[in-house]
Amino acid sequence: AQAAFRSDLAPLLELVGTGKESLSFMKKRIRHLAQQWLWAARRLEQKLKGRQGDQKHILIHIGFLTEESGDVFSPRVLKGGPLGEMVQWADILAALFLLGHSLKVTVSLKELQSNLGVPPGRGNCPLTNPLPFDLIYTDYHGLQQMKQHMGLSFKKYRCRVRVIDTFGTEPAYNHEEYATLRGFRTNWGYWNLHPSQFMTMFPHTPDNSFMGFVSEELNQTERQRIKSNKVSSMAVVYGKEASIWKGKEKFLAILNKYMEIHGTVYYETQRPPEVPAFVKNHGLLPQHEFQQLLRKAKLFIGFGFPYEGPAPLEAIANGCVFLQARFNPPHSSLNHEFFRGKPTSREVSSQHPYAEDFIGKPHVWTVDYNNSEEFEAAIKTILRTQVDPYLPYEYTCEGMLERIHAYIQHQDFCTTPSPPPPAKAQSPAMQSPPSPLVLSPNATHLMWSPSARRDPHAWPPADSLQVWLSEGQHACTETCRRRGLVCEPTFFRFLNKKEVFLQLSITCDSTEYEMNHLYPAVAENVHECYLQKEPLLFSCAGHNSKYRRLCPCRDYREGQVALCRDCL
Ligand code: U2F
Repeated sequence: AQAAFRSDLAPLLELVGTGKESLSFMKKRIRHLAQQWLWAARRLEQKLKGRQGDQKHILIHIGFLTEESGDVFSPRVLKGGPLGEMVQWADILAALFLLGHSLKVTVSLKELQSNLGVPPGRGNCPLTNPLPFDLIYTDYHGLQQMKQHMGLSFKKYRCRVRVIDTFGTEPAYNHEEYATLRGFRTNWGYWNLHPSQFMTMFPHTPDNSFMGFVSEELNQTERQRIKSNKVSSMAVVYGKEASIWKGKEKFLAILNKYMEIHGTVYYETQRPPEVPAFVKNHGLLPQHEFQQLLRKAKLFIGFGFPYEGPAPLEAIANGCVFLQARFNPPHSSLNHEFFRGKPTSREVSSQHPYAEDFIGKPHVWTVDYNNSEEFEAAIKTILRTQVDPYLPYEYTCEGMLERIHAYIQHQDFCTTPSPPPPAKAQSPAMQSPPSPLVLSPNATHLMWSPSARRDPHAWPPADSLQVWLSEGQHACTETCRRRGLVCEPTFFRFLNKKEVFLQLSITCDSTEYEMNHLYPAVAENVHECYLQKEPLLFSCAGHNSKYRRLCPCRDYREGQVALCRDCL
């Protein structure tokens, strides 16, 4: 059946269970944003002009909320614990439901088993009936539970799984054999999934799909009202837990010279000792009251933790300037406890790299906090700057609906698009088809030839491909970014070919197929060329000064980096 947009979110609230603080938080959020979601759904419906696609049967299993995985988050909802994950799951539920799919939501192992069709009391056996879901959205905890209870069926059906993974999983950490061999350690296991099956909170690495969440949107009247009600001397400190205030006396003292400081730090009976007396602490607020506070404030200031949460986007959307610390050297799984064991070597250059790179000034100021003068100067300048509320399209309801719709209709990890590249060089008798790539007019990169046949089923459409050669110190992510493009891992298969080196006038004394997440690449000084033997290892992330990498880049829609211009 065709998926039909829904026009009421009340039935979704029925699908989400009760009895946990985390579930109440999510339902409150869905209720509060309902009108905004419905308008957005209507706009997308008009835009798609009936091209809605099929209705899918979807299981949503929120693993981290199950008792079996410890459910450490629910008891902390009202105590300043992380809420970002619940914000995102609430939004995923709303989006999938509005897009017209048929949903089942589970937050316990028992419900998971009964929905999968695992007979009660049975051990780790294959399912007796075919899996009744086209898609399963879960997280790392849920993945583990499914593996434990589906027996061999897990292997068969894992291509239908989508893993909500806040910080992302890079291909080198996902591939079991390679990760083990090369020491890419993780606490989360090696799943050999297609890297795009992992879905992140921010567009960290294009190797994963960007899922995101939404923030409140303002209409023209609200924007006007906010602008006139702003208290230009009011600052709100980012962080619900007292520990983030520890050792920040110096900054707070400087800030206190210019602004009235507010906080939303959880406390039981008394002011937490970390929060100085001159700070007006509201205690942890319900989400919509927190938004109201942001509407009045001029500045939202981060002290380094939590990393990459939703709150800075909400602050910017409500007309605040976000001031945050630059991390030099950047934090990563190699040098920081918080990221240790996470399946990524991404270098986090500030508390919120998305805000830094995708939004920037005048909304976002990223400064060196070790330099008090720079810090103080930033505050003074911010006090003089006027900013408008700003929300990137990809974090609006319409943007999120559009993106998820595109993923559901186009991403298919169960059928392979084309046969993998031959592991050995082709015999001369086998004639390979002409390359669809041609050298650009200024001879800097390769592009899709206008005369090449366009495969109507390929997604993203291959004619948005441009092949660029990286510098040794740059990953493909960076190489594409510098050209105003984004790395597109699905295109690696078009450039993992000997002739592509030739077309770029690269001399290859030898060409080998090997397993390495940096390949295809060339070691220029020794004229050695390398092709990728394992398609699962195609990776936008990663660099090594020894190699210049072949990078597949594509264009993207303004404010919607996940989708190319012709991707809808
Ligand atoms: C991030 O976790 P957090 O959940 O701590 O991220 P935040 O950006 O602080 O905020 C999450 C939500 O909390 C709300 C606010 C945000 O949507 O509207 N809130 C509130 O309801 N009441 C208040 O008084 C203050 C804020 C990240 F999301 C996680 O994935 C990470 O695990 C964590 C650690 O890096 O950081």
